[in-house]
Amino acid sequence: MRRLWCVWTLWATGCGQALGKRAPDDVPLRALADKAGLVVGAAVSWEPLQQDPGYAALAARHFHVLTPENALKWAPIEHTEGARDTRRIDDIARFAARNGQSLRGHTLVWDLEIPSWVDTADAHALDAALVSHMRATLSENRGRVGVWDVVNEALADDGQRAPTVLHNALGEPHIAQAFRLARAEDPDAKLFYNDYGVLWPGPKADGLLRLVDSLQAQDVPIDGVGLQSHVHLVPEGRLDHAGIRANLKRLGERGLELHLSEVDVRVADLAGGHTGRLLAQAQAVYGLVDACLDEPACTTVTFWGISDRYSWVDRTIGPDDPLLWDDDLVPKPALFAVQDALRGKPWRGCSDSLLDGSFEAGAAGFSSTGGRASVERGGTSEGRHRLVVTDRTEAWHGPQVDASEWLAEGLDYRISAKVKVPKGAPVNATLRIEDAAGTRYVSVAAAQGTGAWQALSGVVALDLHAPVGSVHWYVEGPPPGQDIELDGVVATVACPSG
Ligand code: 9MR
Repeated sequence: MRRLWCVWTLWATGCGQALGKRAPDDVPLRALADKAGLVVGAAVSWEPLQQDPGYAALAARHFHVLTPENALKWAPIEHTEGARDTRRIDDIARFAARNGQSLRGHTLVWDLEIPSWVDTADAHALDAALVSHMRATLSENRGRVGVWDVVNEALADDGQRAPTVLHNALGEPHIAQAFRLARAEDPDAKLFYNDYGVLWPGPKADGLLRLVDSLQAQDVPIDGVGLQSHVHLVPEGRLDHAGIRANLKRLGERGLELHLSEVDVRVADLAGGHTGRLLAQAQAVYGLVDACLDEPACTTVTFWGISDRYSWVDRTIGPDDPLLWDDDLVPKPALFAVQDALRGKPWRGCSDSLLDGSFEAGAAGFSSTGGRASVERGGTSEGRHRLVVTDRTEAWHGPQVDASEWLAEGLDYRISAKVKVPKGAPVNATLRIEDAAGTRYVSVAAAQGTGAWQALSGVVALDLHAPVGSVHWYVEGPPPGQDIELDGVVATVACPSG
């Protein structure tokens, strides 16, 4: 547990003598975003805002804009016909005002959260009820909602109009009508269409473009598009960052403002260790924020929640950790990735070592696959100590370290070391993987001994299969009886340019 904590918090506090230490970093995200020219937001829920001071403090401190996660939806507001319950949204609006924040209004026209008293089979009654709900909601929130998701999730995965209750009853024109009504009721608010599965290229993103083109051709007042950005990093899954950037660009060329409006990254079923999964999440989040920063039309990144403790994913799909702060409100690597992106810096995962391979503080988890491993003073490649493996009786005997915790599917890793073996001896760095696909050996690097300290570095793209039993990095190769000396082991995520 201690080791896990160490790796988890390594980027926040520094951990171990030789690891890249960083001062605790509690700068509000919105202060960093101000400098970067970006707006940062989060979806908030009424209950934890009332009951969890730690959560409320994060919401108040870090974000420019709050999206009421549910408090502006039709059913929660008008559970009973005509009896509008605005207590929750009013509380959230007061909270935002106290903290100098605005609200992102979510959402006016959506197939889910239609109150049960609305007769959806009667098109006339449905239309009248929807218009009346929109008018009331827009008027109640005029001046405190800066942006409205006027229409939410009207497209199917194939890019055609989804056969929703609203579409079936009210037909194609109801989308344009909703935007016109919203403009008339609140001329100052920006009006957005919001959907999921449209961030990366594909039939649904193409359908979104067609929808936008058609609305613009009819002079419908649409100011922007919310790309929800609920990301699910499954095995084999890597975000298509180039595709995302191209997609943002072509939407931006329509003169639309773009928001990444509901960012979260599910990692629970990614094969690998917990720290590795959080690294994959952090890299994905970095890529999303960076893509938005690089696209002039993309102005806002909103996370769909703050703490893993309250994510909709746990409630709806299953246990996961999709957000920037963990269940205990402790910052996660994904938060530091956002900070790095906002600062215009490379993501720290590409440079901060995931292990302490300096041997200055002892073996730090290193052992050997056979023979005898000991930390010895002097004769080093760097620093004062090195690891030496003696009494080897097999060519595969050598120093090893357990990498199971920080390796995950979907990431590339750079593992570098200094080794010293007799001149001419083969020397290899290898990963031994025991997972659902069996026991496998993956070469990281191979060299011929020079008799002096030499680099043994390589990049591996991992192909793990859950459940993962164990993964070890080890050095092997010289004939039995020859010693292997090891120093300066560094493991980072390998980034494309690095
Ligand atoms: O996070 C929201 C969850 O608490 C609600 O039960 C659910 C139904 O109202 O909606 C969730 O938020 C969704 C958002 O409104 C639209 N895009 C997808 C979000 C996650 O499902």
